[in-house]
Amino acid sequence: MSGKPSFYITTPIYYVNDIPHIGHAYTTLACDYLARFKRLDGFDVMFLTGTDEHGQKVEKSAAAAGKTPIEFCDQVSQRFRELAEFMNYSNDDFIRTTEERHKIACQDLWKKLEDNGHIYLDKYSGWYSVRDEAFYGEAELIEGEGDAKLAPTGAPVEWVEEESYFFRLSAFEDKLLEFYENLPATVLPKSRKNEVKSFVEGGLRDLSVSRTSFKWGVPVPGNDKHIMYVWIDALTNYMTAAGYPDQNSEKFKKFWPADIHMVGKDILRFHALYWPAFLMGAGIDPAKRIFAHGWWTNEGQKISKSLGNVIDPFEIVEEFGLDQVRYFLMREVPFGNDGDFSRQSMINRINSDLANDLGNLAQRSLSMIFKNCDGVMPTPGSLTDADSEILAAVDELLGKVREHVDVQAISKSLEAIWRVVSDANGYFAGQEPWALKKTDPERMATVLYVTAEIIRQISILTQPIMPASSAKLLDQLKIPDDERGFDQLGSERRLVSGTIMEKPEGVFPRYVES
Ligand code: ME8
Repeated sequence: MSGKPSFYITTPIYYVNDIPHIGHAYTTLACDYLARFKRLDGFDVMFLTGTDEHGQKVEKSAAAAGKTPIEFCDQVSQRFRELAEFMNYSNDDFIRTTEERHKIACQDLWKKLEDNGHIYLDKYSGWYSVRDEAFYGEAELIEGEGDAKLAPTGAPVEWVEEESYFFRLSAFEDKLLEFYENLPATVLPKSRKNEVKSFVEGGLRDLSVSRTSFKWGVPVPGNDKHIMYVWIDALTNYMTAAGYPDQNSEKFKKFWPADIHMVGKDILRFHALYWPAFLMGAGIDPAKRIFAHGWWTNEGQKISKSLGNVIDPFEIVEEFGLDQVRYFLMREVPFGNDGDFSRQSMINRINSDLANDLGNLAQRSLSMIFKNCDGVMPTPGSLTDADSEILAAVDELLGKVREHVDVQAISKSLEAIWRVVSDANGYFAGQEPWALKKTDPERMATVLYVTAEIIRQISILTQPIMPASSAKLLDQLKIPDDERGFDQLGSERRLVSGTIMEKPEGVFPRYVES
């Protein structure tokens, strides 16, 4: 293993009762952005995604589809793998909770909790929602139509009475509150941290962690009448992939505790409360940060199968282009907030930020170099204040972008890059290199060189969000593959004058409604 610092980031593992939609694509995309950024910034990265295949909900969906649970899981899990490839995600592993390595990890964690006295056998009676795979207290329920009781999420609940193992969650109140306070930014955004904190302060009840009424899951060691509660099973995936239960393996020592568990706000409680408590109970360090992002709606409406407005990532990418969709999803909404998907805002972003701002700047400057500088990268003359100013702005950019990325302010990191793109457009327009062609060709060469250098650095910085398009720009600039890391940013490196150029092709077409 290298001596580089490590960075381990995870997505939720997605339920296989549903086919992938824009929400799933969004979470994994955010992780892909952060993972690619960290790799380019010199980290040894592990980026994990996968599928959550056990539990009553999946068992029921399989039966409804007329398949055995494993046939059903194989089929849907494959769709999530295809999505990962299609979206150009750079995940290093794809975990399925039906794998043997995972069963071993779950049973080991269970034994540790039991040995440490945190698990006991009792009887559970209360409300359970299969759709949420969650237990609810009477006071949390809301009324549905015809007096039906519903979970606070609107999901149906059923009364359950059965023998069950319990996890002593109530014993972890103080430890959890300490965990939120002692480490800075364990839970982000801050409003989410306050949400979990007040939930814990309201008092915790022990958690039922096994079920006897279905079979599709990991058996409790020593009592296989019981199947582990699907959330213990699911959360453990993050450690399985890091090599657990072998805590002495290089991999585990390097990557655990994880740096970020990225989740949607719907599953914050499981990640910021149950998971750290399980780990503390087993004597293992919890992840350093849990980030809960917001929720997407479609043209102002909640996305749901019954409303028939589910956005299929495969379809929108076919229509708008992959890097365009990647850019839009990460740029449009401040990361952490809820966001609305609208065709018009997608088209606006594509045409203004990509086609006009970045695309035109690159295409105009590179074609001028090709046509007017004998097809080679020109040698700059002495620099004016305007040249030095715009170069300084791009030279300083990594520091600013990194600050945003360190707190997962993804859209702000892109905004910072595009501010320089916009300043560079102002610079280019102000210098009028097309007019200098006749009056002062040497000065024209300098302006074109400076603009191309800005494009070099911007394209290095946009690789995490638009890997394929950035690569095209870097190819046009003849930047070798091993000179595309963030160590190539700043004033120490510059474009090599005299490099033979080819006729550039536009990278960001305008979207025209047909
Ligand atoms: O909860 N907007 O899986 P899941 C934004 N298996 N994000 C959305 C979204 C939307 N409209 N809809 C879904 C599970 N998501 C468990 C997780 S982890 C150990 C187990 C994203 O298939 C968001 O990340 O229901 C959310 O948290 C996740 O999909 C839920 O996926």
